[in-house]
Amino acid sequence: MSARDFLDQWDTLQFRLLQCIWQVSPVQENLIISKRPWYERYQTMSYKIETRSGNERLFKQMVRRCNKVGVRIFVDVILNHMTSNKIPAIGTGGSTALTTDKEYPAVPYSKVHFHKTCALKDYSNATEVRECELLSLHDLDQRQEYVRQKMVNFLNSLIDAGVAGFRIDAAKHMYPEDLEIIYGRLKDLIPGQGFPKKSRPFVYQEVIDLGGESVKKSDYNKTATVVEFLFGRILGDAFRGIRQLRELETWGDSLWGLLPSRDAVVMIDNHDNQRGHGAGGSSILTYKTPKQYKMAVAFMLAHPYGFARVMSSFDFNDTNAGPPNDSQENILSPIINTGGTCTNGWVCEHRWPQIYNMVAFRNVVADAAITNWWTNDDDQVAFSRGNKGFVAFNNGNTALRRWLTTGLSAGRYCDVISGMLSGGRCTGKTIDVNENSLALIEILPNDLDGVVAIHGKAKL
Ligand code: AAO
Repeated sequence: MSARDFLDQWDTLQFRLLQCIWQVSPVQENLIISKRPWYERYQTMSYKIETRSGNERLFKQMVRRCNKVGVRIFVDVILNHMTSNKIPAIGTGGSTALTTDKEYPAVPYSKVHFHKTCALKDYSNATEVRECELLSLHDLDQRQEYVRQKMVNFLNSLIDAGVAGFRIDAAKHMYPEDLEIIYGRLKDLIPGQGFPKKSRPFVYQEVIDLGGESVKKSDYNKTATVVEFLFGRILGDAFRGIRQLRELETWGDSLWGLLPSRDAVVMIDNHDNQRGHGAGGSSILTYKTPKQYKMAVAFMLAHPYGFARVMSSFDFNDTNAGPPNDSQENILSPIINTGGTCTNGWVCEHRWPQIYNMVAFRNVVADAAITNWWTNDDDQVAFSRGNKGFVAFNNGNTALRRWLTTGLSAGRYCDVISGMLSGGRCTGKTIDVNENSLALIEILPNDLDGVVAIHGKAKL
């Protein structure tokens, strides 16, 4: 069975949990780079689980604790390459390497396990994309059985630890046939960690393809899902006002050049493009533009297209800076405020009520179709998810104040953006739905949030 078929065998509950992807930074031992930039995590020294985030014992403990409360862990894995040249090269787990000779004794890999050295310069040449060095990072040859098996062993050790799946870093730079062989050798997920028997790991591959690439996203979605980078770029433009929201009536699938929904992992921003790496450029919205960002994330979570991934960041000004750390270079943990948000150098977008309440919305509406699409033919839109939920956006300069069809049954609902249902009352706005399923929806241009959302589980 291919990795992408995993969904068909998950029961509804698991399916819903997977509607939101919680991914951890790479866990494999990485090269220590001075000043500890965030990107050192993408320079692999070995498959030993030991980084600044912790060692193997701590990682396993975290995964177990998360699985117990239904939070599934997906690991960002780097299979394409090891480090670039650096002398001396010392890893976070104490391993050393002779990088100029491509000798990584802690795996072990040596020169024969890599492609010949050449720099990737021309993205229009598919062979160069697959066989030359991305950013001077030594390029492993996954066609070799020895190399594949090292990777399979590493991934299977993570499955043994209880993870639910993987982000395949730089998948575009590896041949899909080789990846398929690797995925085919992965174990089933561990039933002892709460996964149904015979569950397959969920795999999503990083293939940047905004169009016009020699290596295409459609080369990869036969074997596993693919990160759809067009998604965040177009929604970024829409909520930045470069496009109009009314255009989103047909959002999803082929009309927009997007992958089929069930093949696509989607996000508004990721660890690369929130700081100008990767793809998307100035279109990408991040926590630094909070009002528009929350609207775009709410749209992603309210809309049925794709598997949504929510970003959670540390605060940065310097685009190279790593996470907040102390004078010994230990990463500082976030401190949780009384309201549930966080501080100590962390942003924790996933703890913003407007975002986590929309995750709940996504779970409540499940697979209900979009109905009652409405637009003022400009920058105000609204839609229902069957009779389960309703959401409205105002990204324009005029007030939205009108009766709209919600699809919901009559009653009083709590808006889950300005507040939520708590202790039998709404902590934010209330929205009354009448016998005809109509509600008076009001969003003013200078409101703190440009969105309201109600659903069946937030009814008084
Ligand atoms: C660091 C230094 C490098 C140094 C290297 C080795 O910055 O100067 O050479 O160390 O010493 C991360 C950082 C890198 C860092 C690396 C290793 O981002 O800065 O290098 O760790 O420490 C391509 C890949 C994609 C990759 C992306 C960054 O296809 O896989 O570049 N992302 C992943 C990770 C990322 C990580 C790595 C891979 C490496 O998410 O965090 O790097 O493990 C085009 C191509 C894309 C290409 C982009 C960027 O995109 O299509 O495939 O991504 O360019 O080069 C428009 C176009 C769009 C285009 C885009 C950007 O939007 O439409 O197609 O512009 O030009």
